[in-house]
Amino acid sequence: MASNARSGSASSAHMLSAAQRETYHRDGFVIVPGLLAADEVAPIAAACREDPSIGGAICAIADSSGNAQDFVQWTERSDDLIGLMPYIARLVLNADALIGREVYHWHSKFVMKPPKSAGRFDWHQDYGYWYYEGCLLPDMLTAMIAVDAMDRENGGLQLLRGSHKMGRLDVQRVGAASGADTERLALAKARYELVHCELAPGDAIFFDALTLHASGANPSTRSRTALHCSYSAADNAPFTDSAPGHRYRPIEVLPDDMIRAGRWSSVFRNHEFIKLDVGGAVHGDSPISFQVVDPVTRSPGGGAAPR
Ligand SMILES: O=C(O)CCC(=O)C(=O)O
Repeated sequence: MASNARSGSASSAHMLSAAQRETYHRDGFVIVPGLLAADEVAPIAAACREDPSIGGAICAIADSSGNAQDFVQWTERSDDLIGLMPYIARLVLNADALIGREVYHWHSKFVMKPPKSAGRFDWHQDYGYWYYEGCLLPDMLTAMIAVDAMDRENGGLQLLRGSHKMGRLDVQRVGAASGADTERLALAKARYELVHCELAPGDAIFFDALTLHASGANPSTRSRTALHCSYSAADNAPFTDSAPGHRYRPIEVLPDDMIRAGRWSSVFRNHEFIKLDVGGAVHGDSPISFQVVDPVTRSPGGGAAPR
């Protein structure tokens, strides 16, 4: 078992086995069927279906072809289900075990692909971006939980098995977006196996911040919503202080049963999301930026100042 500086009596009945941790380190990811039970993600799926605008907070960025890819992101804890989810024991303690020491919550997001939507995530490493936010080490990961079933037909996550071993690749402009260095990406695609992630609601994948990944359009009639909870080693907080939401804050681990026990107020009604201005950019005017587009009209609007 990896060393864990976390004090107290936090525990989970859903800890990854030694073989699963070994798979993560060898492949750069591990798929964990049933990390959450279908009934534990059902309230989230229902709330997203009922209000696909997520209380009007939904944002979109342009992919390399200029298509809008919807998402909504947050760093803050709240009493809502999604404001508490990143702190539940089975996510935090497994992240501790995979990183090898105490982690803290970096950020979380919903990534939505509505039926018949064109938006994609171009090939990238998450650490390609987090490097520029001032994290010295790539000791960061994401636990992605399927809210809806995800497969090849509805824009499921794709990964290159073992690609984390390449280390950090440069990020460059790719069409209307940014993504991994295209020359090295082509070599990586020739060398590493392409894995299409097929998940049922509640299944999860933990993936390394250096693992190359992407996702395609959703030409199907089914929605594809995923919850991403990302973590960084506690000793890896940014040396810049440009994003206060990314500062180290110790996690108070929540018991796994808090979802079924209903110890949350609503799914996301009172939750605070990060706001992005349509017409602006994520990561400002830099090679790693993304253009913020309107999730409804699916085009740049507004002319708001870049963030
Ligand atoms: O959920 C997806 O399709 C991938 C999202 C992703 O790669 C990201 O948010 O960095």
